[in-house]
Amino acid sequence: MSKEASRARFIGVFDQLVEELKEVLVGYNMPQEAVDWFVKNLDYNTPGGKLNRGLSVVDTYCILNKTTAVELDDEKYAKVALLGWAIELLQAYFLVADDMMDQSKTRRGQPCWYLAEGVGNIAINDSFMLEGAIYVLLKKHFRNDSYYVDLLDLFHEVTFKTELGQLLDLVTADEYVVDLDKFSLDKHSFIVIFKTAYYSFYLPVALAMYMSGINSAEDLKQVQDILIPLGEYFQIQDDFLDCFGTPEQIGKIGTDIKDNKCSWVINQALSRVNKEQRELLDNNYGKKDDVSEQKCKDLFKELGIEQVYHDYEEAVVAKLRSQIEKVDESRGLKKEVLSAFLAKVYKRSK
Ligand code: GPP
Ligand code: MG
Ligand code: MG
Ligand code: MG
Repeated sequence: MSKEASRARFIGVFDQLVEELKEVLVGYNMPQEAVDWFVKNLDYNTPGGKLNRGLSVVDTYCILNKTTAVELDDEKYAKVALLGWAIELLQAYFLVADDMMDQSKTRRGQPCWYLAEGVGNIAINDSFMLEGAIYVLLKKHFRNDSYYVDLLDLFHEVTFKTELGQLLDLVTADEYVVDLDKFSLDKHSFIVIFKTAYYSFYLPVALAMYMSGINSAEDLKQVQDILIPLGEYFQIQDDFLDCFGTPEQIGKIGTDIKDNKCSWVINQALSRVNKEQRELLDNNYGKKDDVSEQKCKDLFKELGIEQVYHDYEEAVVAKLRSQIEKVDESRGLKKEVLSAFLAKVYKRSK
């Protein structure tokens, strides 16, 4: 099946899920305008991205069960894909809220939801509802499965970890007081592992593993030990692209410099500056204007941060490849699950 066709099949399941969620509201006699609002919230915020996380659940499930998506009948496919959409809903929930916290302007090439016509602070409730939708769907489709509680636990634990990462991301980036001494690569590592790696990398694989019955503590730990560093690398790419990518490429306008974020880029710069350059950063990083932002970007270029990034990327990928080589496949886990993830991330530009 072509890439487009498998994406189309996956999106077909989303349309079905929207109908089911709509039925729940209709069942509560929810007035039509609110039903329409919820559907618009789901459509605007859930399917517009790369769908990497969601599709990975299906891919991982297929690899673990030595099958292909084409061979799964519609019912089985829809059940696996539902777990994929549950991650996409979780991601939608995070992004709607994150864009408000980061005061971002665009996402996936369109205005952030809170900036869309007539939305504003209703986006706060909308983000909660995107999360709530996950549990409505899990209950409907999985509550009679032996691993239902495991799924709930996993979603709750990963959500909480993501919120911890977001908390450190936010408190390290004071809106008004810029103190670059607060940053460090250790703090950065905690932030990105918690705010991104667990939900983006560990969660899709763990879900597919639970559904496949390959979920011993050893197996879960083995994938976690590779997927967490992989997720860290992914978020370092996100930090890099925030500064060095174009909005056309990444579908969003970078905000990390103006937001005073403890990003990988500023941490790398801080370890390479001389006295004057440090002063320039003290005076311009975290300022809300374009001129200050540009001064920081120019300095990052001068410091060769792009080359530092490319070197980092080659080193981390080599390390991950050798770690994947050592994976123990004796209990049904497959190296291919992990190398497929790495291939999706390596040298991405959006
Ligand atoms: C991405 O950080 C982190 C998240 C999307 C997690 C948000 C967590 C919440 C609990 C709301 P980012 O701000 O660098 O992402 P982007 O660059 O896409 O805005
Ligand atoms: Mg953020
Ligand atoms: Mg953000
Ligand atoms: Mg970012």
